[in-house]
Amino acid sequence: MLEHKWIMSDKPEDDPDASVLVQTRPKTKRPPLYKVLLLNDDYTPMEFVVHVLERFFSMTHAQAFEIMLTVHKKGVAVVGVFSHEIAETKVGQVMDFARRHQHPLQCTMEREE
Ligand code: TYC
Repeated sequence: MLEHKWIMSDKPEDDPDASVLVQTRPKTKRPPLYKVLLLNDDYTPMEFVVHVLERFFSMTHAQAFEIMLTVHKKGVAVVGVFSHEIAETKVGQVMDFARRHQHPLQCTMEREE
């Protein structure tokens, strides 16, 4: 989509009708994306984390196991990238599910650069 901007000089000697239509670069800002991060801890069972990744992030068992091991070894991993609203929902679902099962699993979101 093209954006038009009317530029009108405010010098008093200028004819107010002599305004010029200038075409500027289209500035259509895409909404930011958010990384959902899963954090390691010493207590949440590995199988529970694998289940969370299958259930809320639609991963296969093999994918889920691999990401769980990455978090276990490195401390954190990105488990998905979403719009703000979807990322918030995923974080809420994981935190709620972990709390209901009395596991200290932590999930957060971070705006992508
Ligand atoms: N470190 C946990 C354990 O040894 C497993 C684990 C993996 C916990 C990933 C959280 O996000 C996590 N039982």
